[in-house]
Amino acid sequence: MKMQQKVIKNVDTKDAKLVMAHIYVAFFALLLGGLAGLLQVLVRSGEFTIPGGIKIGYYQVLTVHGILLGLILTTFFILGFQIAAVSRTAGPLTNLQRKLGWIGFWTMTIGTAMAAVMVLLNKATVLYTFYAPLKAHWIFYLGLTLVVVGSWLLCGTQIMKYYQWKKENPGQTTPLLTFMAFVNSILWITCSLGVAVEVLFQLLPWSLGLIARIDVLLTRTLFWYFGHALVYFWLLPAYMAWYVIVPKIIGAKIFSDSLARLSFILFLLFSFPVGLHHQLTEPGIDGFWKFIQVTLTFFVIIPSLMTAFSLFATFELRGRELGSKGILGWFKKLPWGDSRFLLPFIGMVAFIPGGAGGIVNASYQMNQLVHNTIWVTGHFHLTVATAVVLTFFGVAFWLIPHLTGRVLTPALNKLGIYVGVLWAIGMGIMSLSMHLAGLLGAPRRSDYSEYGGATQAMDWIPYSIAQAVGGTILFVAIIIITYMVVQLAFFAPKGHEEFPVAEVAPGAQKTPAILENFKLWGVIVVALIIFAYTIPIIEIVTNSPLGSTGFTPW
Ligand code: HAS
Repeated sequence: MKMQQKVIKNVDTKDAKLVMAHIYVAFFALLLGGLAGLLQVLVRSGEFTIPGGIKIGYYQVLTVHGILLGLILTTFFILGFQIAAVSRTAGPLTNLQRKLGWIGFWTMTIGTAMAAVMVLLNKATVLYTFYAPLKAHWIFYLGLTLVVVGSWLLCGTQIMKYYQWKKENPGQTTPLLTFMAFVNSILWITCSLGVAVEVLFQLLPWSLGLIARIDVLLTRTLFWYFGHALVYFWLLPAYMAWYVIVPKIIGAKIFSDSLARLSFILFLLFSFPVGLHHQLTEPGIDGFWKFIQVTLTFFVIIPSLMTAFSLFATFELRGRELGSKGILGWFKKLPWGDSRFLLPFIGMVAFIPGGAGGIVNASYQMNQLVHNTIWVTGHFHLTVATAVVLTFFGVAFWLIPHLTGRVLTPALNKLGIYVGVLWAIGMGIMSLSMHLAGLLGAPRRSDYSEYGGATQAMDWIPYSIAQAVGGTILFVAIIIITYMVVQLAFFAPKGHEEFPVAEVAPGAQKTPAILENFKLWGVIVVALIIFAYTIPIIEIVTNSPLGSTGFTPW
């Protein structure tokens, strides 16, 4: 007889503490990183200089901004959210799993502090991609290593829970959220191996003076093997919310459990063999392999198109259930006053131009036009800084009170709506002007400059001013959400806030077992990585000129 699947409604209280620890770090990073972002857009507009007494340069601020928001906010929020999702759907962590989780959390936090101190001391102004030959202090690289090691322990916790559940429920399909957290954990471990090799065998010994020169192209290639999968590590938790949580909030069912799992598997297969699309303009890599990886990039677009299809289907089915008519009648039936829904929805809408911009980037010829321009910055502010981050905010609105035993009051919900609207306006202005300035040739990652009065550079200035306006609006939204997080964590009325998890539509077909056959998927993942990277890496290593000594131009 099949064992009855236990229905668990809450995150275990001990697990809740572990999750909240991650949330505090994530939102602290948001506040500081957001402040750095504000300074940056103001300085870049040419209308503002950082007050003389404060000894902090543009690139140092940019490093703080990129690391805190791109690496720390995301990693801490994602791992916390996934632990909550696993605990809610597969049951409380065992003592061993929880202990591993805490060790992971503290390892990441200590690593973050080490890297942050070095950046603040101006010993690691290397931006969030820490490209060689810019050379940071070794403590910075060691700090980043600890962040990665800690994250592996937290992923290990989720992987252990997944297998424990499977063992206790033989023959049954795993809970969807647990499956998704498991896939994202595997994705993260597989991609971060690339950056681990880069740091441990190149950057760290080089900054310690153990090796004098470094192969710049090799480090960049290892970084981008990691870096593009990293963007899907950010995206998949947002997809977890879009597939499983948003339907429950709007009163719908999951459109298709199998389709959701298949899209996650496709991300697992195609996230890695595509990193060269970040290096299309770099010499030293054969055009043939760039072409292969560009082609594979077009495969990784498919699961996002599947997700879009599934979301439209969910919204339309729910709309029809509520009596909507016509092709777009469902639109009026959605719960616009619910911030838990509105923010992820704005994120979805932003992902349409964000994803389209990604397709432009990935198109070999068009990449020549936009690469290293501020267009790319516009692209990732729509994808990670809107689609992903707004979804995380929407999740935080119910997750934090769920974990702290409080409720999202109507007043706080209203503030949440303001955050969503301000974000949409601020990011709309900032990102659009970034895209437009990029098309006019404005470079990314550059301090304010009039480039000796060149007419082309004069054309960029109005867009930089617009970016400052958008960035200021975004900072106001960050202040409001910080206030909300403090309220939801410590002061909101006590009560029960639901952790929404939608059910699969009744009558849906059983999910095919092959979707959980990770031996098969593992073999395909490894084969694709070997195929896409072996020859390029051999060529880079054998054809490289003498490596570079380090530069610290700040
Ligand atoms: Fe990207 C650069 C290509 C997605 C992030 N990307 C970056 C960088 C970042 C980043 C951070 O090929 C800069 C890195 C650096 O510092 O140098 N990107 C792509 C492609 C996709 C893509 C093909 N990127 C993302 C996501 C990110 C992200 C996701 C973060 C989360 N990207 C590139 C390339 C570069 C690049 C090149 C290098 C550029 C260069 O030269 O340096 C695809 O995965 C996108 C597919 C997405 C879609 C959209 C599906 C839409 C959905 C929403 C449905 C909406 C609904 C609501 C239902 C096809 C799912 C409807 C309601 C209504 C009312 C309409």
